[in-house]
Amino acid sequence: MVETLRQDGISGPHDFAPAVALKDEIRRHIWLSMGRDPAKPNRHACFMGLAYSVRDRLIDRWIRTQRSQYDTLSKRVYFLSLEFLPGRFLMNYLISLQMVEEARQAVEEMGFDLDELEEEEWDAGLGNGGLGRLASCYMDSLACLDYPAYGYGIRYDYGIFHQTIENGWQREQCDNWARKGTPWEIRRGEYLTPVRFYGRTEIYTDAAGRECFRWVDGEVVMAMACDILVPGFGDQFVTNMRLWRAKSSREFNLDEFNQGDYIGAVEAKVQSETISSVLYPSDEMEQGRELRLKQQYFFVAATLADIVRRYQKLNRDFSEFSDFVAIQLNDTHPAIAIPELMRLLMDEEGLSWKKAWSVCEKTFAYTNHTVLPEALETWPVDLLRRLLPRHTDIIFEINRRFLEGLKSPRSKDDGLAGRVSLIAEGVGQRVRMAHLAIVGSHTVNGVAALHSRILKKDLFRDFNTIFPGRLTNVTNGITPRRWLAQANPALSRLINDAIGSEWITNLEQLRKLEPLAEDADFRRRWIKTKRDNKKRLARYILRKIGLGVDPDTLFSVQVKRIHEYKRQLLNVLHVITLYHRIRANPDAPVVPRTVIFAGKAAPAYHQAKRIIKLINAVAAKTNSDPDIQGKLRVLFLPNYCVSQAEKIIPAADLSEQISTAGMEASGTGNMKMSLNGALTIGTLDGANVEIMEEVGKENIFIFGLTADEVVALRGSGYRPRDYYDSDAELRQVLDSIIRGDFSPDEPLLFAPIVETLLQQGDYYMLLADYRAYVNTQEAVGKLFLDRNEWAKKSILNTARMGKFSSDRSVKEYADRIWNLKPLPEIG
Ligand code: B1H
Ligand code: IMP
Repeated sequence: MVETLRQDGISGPHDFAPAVALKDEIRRHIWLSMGRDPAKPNRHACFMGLAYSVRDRLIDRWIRTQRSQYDTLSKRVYFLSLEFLPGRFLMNYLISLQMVEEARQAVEEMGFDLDELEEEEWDAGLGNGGLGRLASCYMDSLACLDYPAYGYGIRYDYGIFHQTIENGWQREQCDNWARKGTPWEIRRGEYLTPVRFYGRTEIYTDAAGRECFRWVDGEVVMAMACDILVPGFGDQFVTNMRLWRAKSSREFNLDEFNQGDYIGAVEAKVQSETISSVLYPSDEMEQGRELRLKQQYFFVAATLADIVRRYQKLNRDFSEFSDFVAIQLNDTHPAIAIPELMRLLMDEEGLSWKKAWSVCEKTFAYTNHTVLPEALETWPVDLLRRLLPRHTDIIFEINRRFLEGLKSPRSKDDGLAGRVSLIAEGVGQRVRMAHLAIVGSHTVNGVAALHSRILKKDLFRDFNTIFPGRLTNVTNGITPRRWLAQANPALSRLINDAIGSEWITNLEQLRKLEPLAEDADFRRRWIKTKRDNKKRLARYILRKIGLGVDPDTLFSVQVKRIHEYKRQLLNVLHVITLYHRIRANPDAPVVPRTVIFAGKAAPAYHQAKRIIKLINAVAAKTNSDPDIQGKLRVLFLPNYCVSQAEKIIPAADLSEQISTAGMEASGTGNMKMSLNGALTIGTLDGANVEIMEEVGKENIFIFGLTADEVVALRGSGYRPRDYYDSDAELRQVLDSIIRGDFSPDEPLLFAPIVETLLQQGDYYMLLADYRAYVNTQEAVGKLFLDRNEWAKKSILNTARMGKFSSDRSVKEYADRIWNLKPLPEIG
């Protein structure tokens, strides 16, 4: 099979090069793949024709990568994530294949503009935010670094909802992202894996007279593989992201159809296919729904079956499993993989508990992404037992042995077992998925230095004692391919002219920009590039929401999920402060600002949705006030997504990273903006701490309580009222909201927001940080007036972002956690 592939002449990428012009290939695909008249294609047809032509090149490389993985018997890493957020593919692929200009010219000859064709593509939004985008950045780096890796997830029919703003409120619309068909996925309709739910555990005696367990009855859903290709940069390496779709098993079970209840059978078929229909849109909030647990098990079971199948091709004993397989759990969402692997090894492969457990412990590693209590998954034992009876037994047995191992005559800590147990006792028992993941993994990591310290000291303190060395840190990173080369072509060109293009695969190279911060001519070009990006964003804003903004104002940007701990509200309090200052003193000089917000709120997160409404209300009032004209503009861009981020981030002057210290595990938007030359105003939270270490204290605006101070203040009795009483300007801001200044038709509309601050204890400590924030914003304004000083710091920010390449993160995982080596070059 492999030999025929090698002989039949489809092996080299050069086969596509210039013999057949790209334009003719595109025409051919319009004609033969799409069944349209190539003589007069519309924009979508041209996009699809180009997409298929690109895909041809990737498939060729991909098959050769797969071959080389099988040929070299290499260890592989499997990255399991319920979310991936790749965004659009076209430009990313063109850049990887280094054929942007060729494509631009080909479509131009057909009468189209490549940048417009790009807009034809819907984002693949199969994730909520940072966690999903991180998974996609890691896939990109894994491919660029030639690691043998697979991403595994769910191929949702509906990705993260499409957000519109109506009368200032968020409305959700379903995101049927692939309804026109997506050229990028390869459906493997012939390749189906059965996944069981419900049923019961049966005990039986095997031929050797041993007592064994097996899982029987219940219902079976089929998992169909859909592959999406992930190319490295400028070489032959292409890896795979395998996403599962649910397909009814009933189609394959004609009996049920033949028993007479045709409609009932079809209904049941549709029902079982809902498993992969929709992404849960609540970022860092418990959903606790049966369907969510089904999604988790569905994709985990199909994935592990695939991994085991592939391992079996090696003809090796299962005791060597972890020499060839590393499995990374992206948060606890796929943690049910641990009891599933136990079940496969014991019930299907006949390993003893001890042997199976030893394999598990050497195979799994778990990344924690949050310390927010409401985001820590627990599942009711009752639900789990009904859906996954055998796994529930296994989890209880893991727990029994784990707790048993803790008992020592010297231990005086009576509370320990209760604190670390996998089972939380309460009104009903619940399984703590984080504890399961920690106990079943050899390594657990946080995603920024501060976050990992908090895990060790606080959230997982007991585990850090029980398993010394198991907890570690791998600071997040972002891919420079998408977040600089692709999103910011103008800046990339400027950088390439100055220091060459090696930074694309070695971001530390950006250090060579440092001396240029002192070069007046370079600064001029740097400033012009930023201004051009701001003009581009201004056009986009005008098109999207009909608001004109001035590219010479300071663009302050806060784009991320709307969450109370991220404190968009603190930003709003500052905006209102500016508004009051301008109104009180219309002739005083100000630094004109454009304050940009974007982000989605979980549909059931009412407080977050009210904050969106408040932003829009404040925007409406300021933007229509003649006294404010030219001094302050506020806006909320609807439907934040990867492709929108690519437009906003290159245009940011100021990056707002103002979460309550200790609450943002890492943040990655902070890295993206700094890489694109924005200065940061932020708290000492998440990766901001390390960004400060890299760029230098003098090139970042840090304010507010530290994580330790937050804990101390909470412990000693935080009283937000005191800040209200003692700060007249803050009082004026809150009073104006309570009075209904921004909601004259409904004065009490925003009262619940102020109530959380003044009556409900201000959990996220906005009032404690308000004064420091406002004063630091003043310093920001002052610096912005000195364009040269600002530009110097902007250049130094970009120059010093090398650490935050996801290439660095992925290398750390490979070296320190997966014990994984890159594949040799593909011939
Ligand atoms: C992050 C999540 C998350 N942390 C539950 N946790 C979800 C939790 O659908 N769910 O149930 C979805 C997402 N997301 C983010 O991960 C952190 O808040 C960021 O600080 C971090 O940068 C990012 C990547 O590590
Ligand atoms: P998988 O790794 O089994 O999912 O297969 C992915 C692709 O790798 C297949 O579509 C084949 O092209 C290729 N492949 C699968 N098994 C082998 C093998 O044993 N040798 C070489 N290539 C293989």
